[in-house]
Amino acid sequence: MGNGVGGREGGATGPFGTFGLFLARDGQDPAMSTTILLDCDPGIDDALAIAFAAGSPAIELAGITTVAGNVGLAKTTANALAVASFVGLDKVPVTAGCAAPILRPALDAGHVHGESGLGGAVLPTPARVAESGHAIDHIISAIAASPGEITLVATGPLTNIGLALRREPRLASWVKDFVIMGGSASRGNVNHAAEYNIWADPEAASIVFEAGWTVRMIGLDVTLLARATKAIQDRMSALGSLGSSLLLPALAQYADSHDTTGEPPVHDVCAVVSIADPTVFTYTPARVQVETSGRFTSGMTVTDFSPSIIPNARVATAIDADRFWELVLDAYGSVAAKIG
Ligand SMILES: [Ca+2]
Repeated sequence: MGNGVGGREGGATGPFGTFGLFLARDGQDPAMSTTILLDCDPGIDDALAIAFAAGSPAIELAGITTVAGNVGLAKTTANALAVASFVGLDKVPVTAGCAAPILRPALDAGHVHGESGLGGAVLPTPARVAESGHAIDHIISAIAASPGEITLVATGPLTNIGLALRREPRLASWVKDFVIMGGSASRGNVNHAAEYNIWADPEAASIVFEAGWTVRMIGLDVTLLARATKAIQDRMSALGSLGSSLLLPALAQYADSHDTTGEPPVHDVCAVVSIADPTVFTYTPARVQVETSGRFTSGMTVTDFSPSIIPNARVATAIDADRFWELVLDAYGSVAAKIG
């Protein structure tokens, strides 16, 4: 994880020519931040991840692409637009992608994320709509235009990423880094074997893990250790409308449905934080293979840490949760200061 992403203002030139993607945010030095594309399915924790990206000085969010997952594609796209506008990212393009997994039926985790996908959060309807075109084309074009400079982050099912790799296998060598929230080296959350994002589209996940790049896997092994405790939620309540209109009503739904401790995890935020500060997580090289045909284990990320394997992943195995929340609350504080 380095930086070295300066000199991008006004668009960058790459194999697909000039691509006017980058939008330096006010007061932020692009040379000190990492440019990311976020493929997501908002989704409560996706929304919290977008809010973190909006406030972190270490992250330059260049684009959001959406996929069906926590709720259907129309809702994940509408939610991405609404959250981005609410946290001051009106100029970040939002592009819709796949409406269903590659082979499996369309899914809906509305029982976890609420009818809208954002729990109890009700945000203003944004003035803009999604970009024309498809997320897969946007991902390929953006990364091809700036090879080695963009970190791709996926916090939903891997349908868009898997199909983008089928369309353009060189994507795997053009990214600066590739990070997912998904999987588990231990137990799952949909069932004992599988984590939701992998379980939702295991064929796509299998393509992604076999693509020849190193997947940085931020899975349940660490995300369950970064909980929004009562003390954290108290600090969120001091963040004005960011806390009262988005963070807390969204988390309240999560706490009701997903986690009975009242101190829910914020899975997707972990993936973006891992880019903002590479010291928050500790990684172990591993060979991860996705089970696609198991009767009881479909979507399982079979994770082999043996020294003799050829690794295809760096799996997060420990987290500095205090540092994590320090970064998250600092970023949320910056957003709150901006939006009131
Ligand atoms: Ca998600």
